[in-house]
Amino acid sequence: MKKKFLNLGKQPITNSFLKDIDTKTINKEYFYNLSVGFNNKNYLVSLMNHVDPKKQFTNQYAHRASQSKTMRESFKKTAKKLKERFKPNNCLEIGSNDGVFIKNFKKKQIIAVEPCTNLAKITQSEGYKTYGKFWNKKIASIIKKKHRKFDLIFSANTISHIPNLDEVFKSVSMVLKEEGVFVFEDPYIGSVIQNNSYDQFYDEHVHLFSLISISKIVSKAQLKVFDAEITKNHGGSICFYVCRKDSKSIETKRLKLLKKKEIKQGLHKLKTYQKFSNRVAESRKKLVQLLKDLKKKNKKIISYGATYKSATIFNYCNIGKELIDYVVDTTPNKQGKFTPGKHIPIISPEIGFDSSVDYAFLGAWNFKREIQAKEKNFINRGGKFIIHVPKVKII
Ligand code: DWN
Repeated sequence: MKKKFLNLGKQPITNSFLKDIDTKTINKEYFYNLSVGFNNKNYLVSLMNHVDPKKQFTNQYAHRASQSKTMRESFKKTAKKLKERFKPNNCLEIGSNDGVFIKNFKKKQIIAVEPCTNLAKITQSEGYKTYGKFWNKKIASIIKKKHRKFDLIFSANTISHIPNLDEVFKSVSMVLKEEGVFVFEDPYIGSVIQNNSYDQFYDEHVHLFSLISISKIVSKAQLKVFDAEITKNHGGSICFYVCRKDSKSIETKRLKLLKKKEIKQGLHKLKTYQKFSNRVAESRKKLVQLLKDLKKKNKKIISYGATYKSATIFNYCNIGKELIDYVVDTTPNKQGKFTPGKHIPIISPEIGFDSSVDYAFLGAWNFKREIQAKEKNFINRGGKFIIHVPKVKII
């Protein structure tokens, strides 16, 4: 049974960056109630109600995974590691975004599935076979007929976005070779609890995984997790290594240790999530108070990174233009638009990150190091960043 433990209120679709904010556009904006629950049977944390994926993963999808140096380097490293460890002849990527991972493979060696057709077109135009489809049994069956089965299936920041996990894993099973490996990485619920990063909950993050939850869920598709590791990506992610139940792969030591750690952290208990929910409410109070105090002192505050995560923060905390003047972001197709729900203007850092800025809230806190290194001038002239994880503070 799924029990609700967190209510983040009325929220927009995080990918719906508005082109203008006239009354007609605002009246048409779609909102839903974002609340999160814990299933005490399979330990899965997921949204109580999910949004229709067709509303989310459109041909106007904004996020480009290649925008940050950190992620370009991370995917390059991952591709190298997987090639060395599993020596795959052929690979499939589920959710290839702008090709940040597949670009590390030869065109003949990898194919991809990506439902946002504007993104699929990018990799298609570069010569990578990309199906502009949602991952499900239908596309798995088409791919199986055309390309047979795969040594390596990879997916990053995608599986947690798909409501029907049973179908996800059954579809993977259809195209995975007998000794093939399915490697997937998504934000880690253990890190969310530890860092109080409640902004990892938004419409696209339908589930946040733990090892104990995924071990149970993949089992229904006759698969098993044989290895798992916690990575630094996106403020704390978990990478699962999955194979067929009857595969020769054996459980690694670090997998066993991680299972123990999760039990110690209480990821199998509703109480852990209820306590987290209290800390989230505290965090909201502190953040709003801090921004209001700075505003009273006539300080100019902007937000750095028009992240999907920050849509959760701004809408949950009711933070709008009265506190944040604008948001800066390097992504060209976010610039000139307005943030979902609170309608804060988004502009390029070249224009907006000038000497008039006193404080920058780190909407992209997961790239804190990259941004601090890039923005030395801002720091040297006394500019300060504000962060909300693990605690609200000025850094
Ligand atoms: O899973 C998802 C993750 C991986 O990406 C999604 N469903 C959608 C998206 O979520 P997000 O927007 O929270 O992701 P990021 O990667 O934290 O977004 C960072 C944003 O900040 C990008 O729009 C690029 C921008 N940025 C910037 O303007 N200057 C980033 C860096 C590092 C910079 O220096």
